[in-house]
Amino acid sequence: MSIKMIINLSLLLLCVILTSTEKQDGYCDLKEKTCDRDFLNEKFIIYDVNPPEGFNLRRDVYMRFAIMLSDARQHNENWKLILPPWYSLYHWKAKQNDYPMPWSNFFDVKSLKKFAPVVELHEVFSKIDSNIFKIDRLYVLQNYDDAFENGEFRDKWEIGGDCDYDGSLWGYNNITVKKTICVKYQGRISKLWELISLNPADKFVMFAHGEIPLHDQYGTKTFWDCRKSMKFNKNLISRAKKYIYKYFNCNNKICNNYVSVHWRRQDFARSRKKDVPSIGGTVKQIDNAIKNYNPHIVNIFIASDGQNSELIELEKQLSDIGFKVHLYLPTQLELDTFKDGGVAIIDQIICSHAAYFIGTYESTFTFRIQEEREILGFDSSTTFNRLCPDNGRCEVPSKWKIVN
Ligand SMILES: Nc1nc2c(ncn2[C@@H]2O[C@H](COP(=O)(O)OP(=O)(O)O)[C@@H](O)[C@H]2O)c(=O)[nH]1
Ligand SMILES: [Mg+2]
Repeated sequence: MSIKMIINLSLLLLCVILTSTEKQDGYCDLKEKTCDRDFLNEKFIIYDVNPPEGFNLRRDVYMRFAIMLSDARQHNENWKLILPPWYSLYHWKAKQNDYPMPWSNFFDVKSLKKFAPVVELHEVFSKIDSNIFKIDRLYVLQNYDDAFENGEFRDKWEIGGDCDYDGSLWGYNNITVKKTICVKYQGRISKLWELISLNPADKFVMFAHGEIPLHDQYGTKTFWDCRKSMKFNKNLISRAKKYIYKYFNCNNKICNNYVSVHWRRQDFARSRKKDVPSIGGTVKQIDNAIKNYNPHIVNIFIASDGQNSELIELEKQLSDIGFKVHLYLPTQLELDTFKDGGVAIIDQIICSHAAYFIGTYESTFTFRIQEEREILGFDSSTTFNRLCPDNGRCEVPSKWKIVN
């Protein structure tokens, strides 16, 4: 074999390797002819969520669509999920949040792509010829007035009726919708395929109120595989780890010297009084929990959306009985870099590594921490704990244990 042949062969091999990794990541460079052809054959789903919903319910809605699309890929379907940008969330107060943010700000998109065929919206923008992104059909999903017809909840959908799209198309004015259709819907998400199949020529299909369709199956291995793929953006992880190391001198997945609390306030403290405690009640419960779990622990990490005045009072009362209270307070530069969404994730990561966690009842922010702790391998007894109201019933939280 001549040297020239060897070089040619190696180049060919390199090309094959490069093309196959490119395919695996689902990433595609426009200039590549093969990828252009892929794009021509591909079809896309994008969804939006009820505007007032927060970040952590949206993460669960993502999982429903990601699992639906991952299942479809196994049947050789050519559908991809466009990741809807994070835009103008109700709980994000800082001005610097006012533009559509890609998922890569918060998640490791390469990891998401290993589980499901997903693309960022800006990747799609970069591939369409015109400046306008035209959605072929927007299905505005709506709940049925009566979910239990004749006392029975069953999967069903029905086109018709009046509706408005109440979202904002993520603030983009170069997105248009060719046709809007109102659909009453209830039940499993995979039934959306029945709707989609009514118009087989559609390339870009959108669903508004993506929170209405439910998981086909909750808590299965597939559910957890998807959940595990939702790794956070590396900069957020490294910031949280630096904090944990600095204040708790812990470098492990499972730290043994601090307790974490998700103290949800704001709308919860106002309108869910029967589920959440007062400041004094919170102090009493944390103290009791630590006495029962490990009386040697003095460090408490508090994640909260509470007001400064409430947090100062909580910190004071806990300090008075001998605890050391820690909060993650971002610098202005960190807030500008990570935004409200990133800061909340850093809070969640710090809570996830604590020896013992106490959450807020029915908060999806708490649920996502609990899932993270299941993935990290904590004993469930250190995870599924909640703050109770000062008086009255305190339902035991459900334990959603990991399936590997
Ligand atoms: N930084 C931070 N933000 C929080 C905390 N708790 C709630 N938030 C904010 O409030 C929002 C609450 O909405 P959501 O994620 O839907 O959780 P849920 O309403 O508790 O189920 C979060 O997304 C955050 O923006 C917290 O402990 N720390
Ligand atoms: Mg919420």
